[in-house]
Amino acid sequence: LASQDIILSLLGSGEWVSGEEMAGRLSISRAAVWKQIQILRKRGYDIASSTRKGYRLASGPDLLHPDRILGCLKTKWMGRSLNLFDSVTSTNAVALSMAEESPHGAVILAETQSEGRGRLSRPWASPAGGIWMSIILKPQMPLSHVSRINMALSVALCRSISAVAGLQAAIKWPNDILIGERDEEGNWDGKERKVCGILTEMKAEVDRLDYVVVGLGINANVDLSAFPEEWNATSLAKEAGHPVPRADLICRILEEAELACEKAAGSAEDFQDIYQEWRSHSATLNRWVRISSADGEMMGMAADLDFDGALILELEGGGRSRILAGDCIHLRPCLHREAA
Ligand code: BT5
Repeated sequence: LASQDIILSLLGSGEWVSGEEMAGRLSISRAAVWKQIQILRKRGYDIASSTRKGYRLASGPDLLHPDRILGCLKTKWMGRSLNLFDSVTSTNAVALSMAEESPHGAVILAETQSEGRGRLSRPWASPAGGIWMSIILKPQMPLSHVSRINMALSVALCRSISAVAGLQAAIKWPNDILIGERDEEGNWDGKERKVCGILTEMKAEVDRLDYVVVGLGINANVDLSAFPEEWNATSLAKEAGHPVPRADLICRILEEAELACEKAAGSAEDFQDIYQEWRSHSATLNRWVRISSADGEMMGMAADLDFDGALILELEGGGRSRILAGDCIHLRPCLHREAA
């Protein structure tokens, strides 16, 4: 490791570190430490100095550092094992390969992914500035409850985006988080854009869940200029008007995810408030939609969302259909069901 990397890792927790301690760790003089600090300042790190206390990293070009995340993380088990990579193919692929020997709640993070993936092997663009994160979960729950995990993570994301970025997030069935505005009647205004996608993969026996890997892809501070317009994508930075602190957002997501996952692994009663919140954040409910699933294409009104995550579609030609998985397109113009 270069001296500057060692200094950054010593300062990573955000606490004061004396010049003497740094000089000792690096086996260089205190004057040489000062020189390295000057170089880091030129690279955009805001490092405070005090003759009595030493040095403290006030802010930096928003690079992720495990010490910085673990320093702010208030969880019992979520994210306590944290692996951060500069670049990987896909954090989900890495997480799946490490899942057997990893603890419940282990997290894989990467600054960039070369083969980020969405559902059905669709590509997921993962440039620098985003949050590309996979969580390994080994919950004690029947296989039939596994959709609760996606619902729990969606709620955790909405809560965290609102707390850290001050933005209203909506959930598009089944696995997208959008940023948008509600109109006077509380309906989403139809101009929402995708800021995050969730990819859940798992290993299970006939009736037993071995592990679940939940991949979260969040366009936090990414440059959107290379994204095709038809993706209808946005970033938190664009919506908020300023870059969001990624480490703070990651901590908040892991804290909210721990709470929500514990409820998901509990009784129906435990899960009730997560379900209600998931349903109330839905940008799909009461909208005209086109669904493509294994059963083909269907058009209709998204009439309800069930406790197990299923979408209840009132079909165009009459009748109802219950859909557990599929792709959903919100039809424009933004048509909502007439208020009953
Ligand atoms: C998803 O798939 O939305 C799930 C994405 C999950 C990504 C995370 S990142 C960490 C972990 N590691 C991985 O390799 N994956 C997970 P889906 O609903 O199939 O949406 C994919 C579609 O979204 C693509 O076909 C594009 O149209 C569009 N897309 C691709 N990259 C995007 C981005 N960064 N932001 C918004 N839309 C994107």
